[in-house]
Amino acid sequence: MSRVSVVALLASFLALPAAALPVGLDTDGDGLASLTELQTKYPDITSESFAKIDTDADGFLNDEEMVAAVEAELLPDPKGDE
Ligand SMILES: [Ca+2]
Ligand SMILES: [Ca+2]
Repeated sequence: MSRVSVVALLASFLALPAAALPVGLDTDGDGLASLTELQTKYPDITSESFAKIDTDADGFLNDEEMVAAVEAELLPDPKGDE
């Protein structure tokens, strides 16, 4: 592997968000999870619990809010073993 391709590989790896939304959650691909999207994966989520997770109240969950919600145990860890 040439030096250039190693650098390119590293660059593409580092460009990935540190904490991405769980695979399959963001169905419209806008990088944010709406209540509807969240409910397709977690049917137990209500609009009240969504509002708690959506700390900036824009109606969508970004990566940061998802991570905080998992840490606060408002959401099950998507990477955790069932
Ligand atoms: Ca979305
Ligand atoms: Ca939000």
